[in-house]
Amino acid sequence: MEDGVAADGKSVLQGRYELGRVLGHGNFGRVHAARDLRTGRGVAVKVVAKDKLERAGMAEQIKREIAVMKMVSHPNIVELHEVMATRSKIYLALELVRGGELFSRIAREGRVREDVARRYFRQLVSAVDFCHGRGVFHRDLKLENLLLDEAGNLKVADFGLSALAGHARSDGLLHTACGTPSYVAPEVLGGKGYDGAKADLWSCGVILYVLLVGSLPFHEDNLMVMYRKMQRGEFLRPPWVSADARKLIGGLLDPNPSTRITVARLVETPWYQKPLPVLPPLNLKEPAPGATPDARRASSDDKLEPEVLNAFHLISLAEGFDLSPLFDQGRGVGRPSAGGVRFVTREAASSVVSRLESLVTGRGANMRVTKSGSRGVRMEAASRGRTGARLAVAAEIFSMAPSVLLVDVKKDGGDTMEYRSFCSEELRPALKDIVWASGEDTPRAA
Ligand code: PIT
Repeated sequence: MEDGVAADGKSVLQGRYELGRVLGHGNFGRVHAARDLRTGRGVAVKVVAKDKLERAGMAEQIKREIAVMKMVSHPNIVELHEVMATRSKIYLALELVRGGELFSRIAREGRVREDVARRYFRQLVSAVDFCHGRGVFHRDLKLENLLLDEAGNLKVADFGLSALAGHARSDGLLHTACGTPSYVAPEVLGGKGYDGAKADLWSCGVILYVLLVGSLPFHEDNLMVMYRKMQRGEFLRPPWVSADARKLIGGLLDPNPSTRITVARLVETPWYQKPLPVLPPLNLKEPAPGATPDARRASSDDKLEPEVLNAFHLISLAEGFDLSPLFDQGRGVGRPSAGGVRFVTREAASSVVSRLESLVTGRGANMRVTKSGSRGVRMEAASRGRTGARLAVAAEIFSMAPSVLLVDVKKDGGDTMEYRSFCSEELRPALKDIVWASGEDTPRAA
């Protein structure tokens, strides 16, 4: 079916999506805000004209973009819901992200505080590392392609120039020079082939620089001049940027890709690790209308928000009143299992999820994420443990009140000893700074 026009003059796509205002322009197409007429849900629709695509020799690229987006479901990556096509156009129905581009925020307000930059940067690294783990290289990471949702979480968009590991030549390197000059690594401009992961990390360095400084590290009309400055590490280092941040930027903007910092090392740096600031005390007033547990539960079915705790759950959380064994078979809101972790946080569910995920990637990849969504994360060891079983850890996220989440971490497989040491040595230290209050973790009496 071709596009129609509704009575009010708005164009309707395939009888399903009512197109609204233009949100932005991606590679090869406009992105519109739209409404799914069946569900009423907001979406973003990217419209790509097939003839333009063919004229530019990019017909294959859109197929790649679609294939890639199906592979990268992550809280910090814009989700692809559906693909539609007519004779002349291709439509991608995407997750609607309402807060605009990070680029606009910086253009409007200038550089951000280091703790704000750290939060964005961690979410960026979590998304980028997730892609790299799946053999996907974005190749056009820049502030214009980083969107913000209403809670201020970052979402990577526009995989229109992305590559898959399988596209490397026999030298194991990618050879197509693409991206945006100011964000592109020098070896991409050099033309002798490049490692997609290392090139993406350079772009992350440029992004971090812009967040902290408010301007690009390299920006010249003459590409040769810019290339030379990149090679020499000639960029301004304003005194207001902390020494730790400067060091990290230096590691990312290393012109030599073989010595450039890797994700595994960068997540260990003091700047990256620094705890997020303590939030002001919570104002425990009546929940807003429409935020009643029932209303929230109903909405959680389609939007998959964290499950809402009821009064019994809340009572069972109070110290000394562990009622959970009475009504749940370990549904995750009683005391945590022996040596486990349960805590309350005021972070958004998506940042809890990215934190759990980056914990796994920071661990030298002997764990991998097997399931991930706004209600929790399940991760599993890549190899079998001491007893021959694979350690598996499941973290469930529950909403206690608007903007207060309970995270309950449980063993979902493997050896208890191994699980305990994972909790005490990896999980607890990594989550320390997002914990607002934590439950006791004494072993449950038999
Ligand atoms: C939004 C809001 C917005 C832009 C986008 C989505 C674009 C998303 C996008 C575009 C792509 C792609 C992946 C995501 O490959 O301002 O909700 O070309």
